[in-house]
Amino acid sequence: MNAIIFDLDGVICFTDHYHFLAWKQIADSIGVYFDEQVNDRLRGVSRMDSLDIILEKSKIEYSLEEKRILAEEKNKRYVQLLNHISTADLSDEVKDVLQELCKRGYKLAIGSSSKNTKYILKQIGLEHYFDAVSDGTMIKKSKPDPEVFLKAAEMLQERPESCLVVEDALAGVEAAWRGGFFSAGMGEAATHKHVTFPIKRLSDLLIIMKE
Ligand code: B16
Ligand code: MG
Repeated sequence: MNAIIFDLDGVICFTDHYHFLAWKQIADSIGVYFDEQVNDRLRGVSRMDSLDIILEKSKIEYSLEEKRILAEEKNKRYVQLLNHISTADLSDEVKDVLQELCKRGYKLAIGSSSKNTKYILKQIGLEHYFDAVSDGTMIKKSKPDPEVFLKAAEMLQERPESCLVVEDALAGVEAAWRGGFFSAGMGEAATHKHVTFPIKRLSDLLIIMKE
């Protein structure tokens, strides 16, 4: 393997609680039930697809324009919360693993569904760290479609079979598998039937990826 493509939210940083808080405000404002369990289904899923999942519990049908306004409002609240994150939110484990893999000669990339990827990377001090950043602003189909990872591989000039995708979401492992990538899955993603390497923590990558 030549390269490693990291999912962002849930792997490199942990903004899922901010997604939860922002969606919760939207759901409350329209009287739709929303809890952590529903939030778990939104991992790796694009903003509009996330809204469709939340609205499964709504009695009212929303037009595309109404949905666009709700999604925009959610994003405004989410970005306000992102304003508070900083380099202090990058863990020592993540920093050390990235540095060691870079030292071992692997190309490193991001493959995230988030349209806020660049801003989050800037906030945590990784703006210029990766060889390629493929994100929600560049794709038409979100995970479980492999487009975001195929784009990352293309930017790295690598074939999928030479790349490992690191994910925390079932949709992400599914996308990696459909695209012909190897995958390492953490948390729920470790249980996917097509995950190549179920891992407990990010530093397990240092055991999988040779020196
Ligand atoms: P945004 P990832 C994903 O990031 C999140 O897991 C998911 O919960 C979110 O809906 C999606 O990004 C879109 O985010 O609203 O910022 O464009 O896990 O693919 O890094
Ligand atoms: Mg994720």
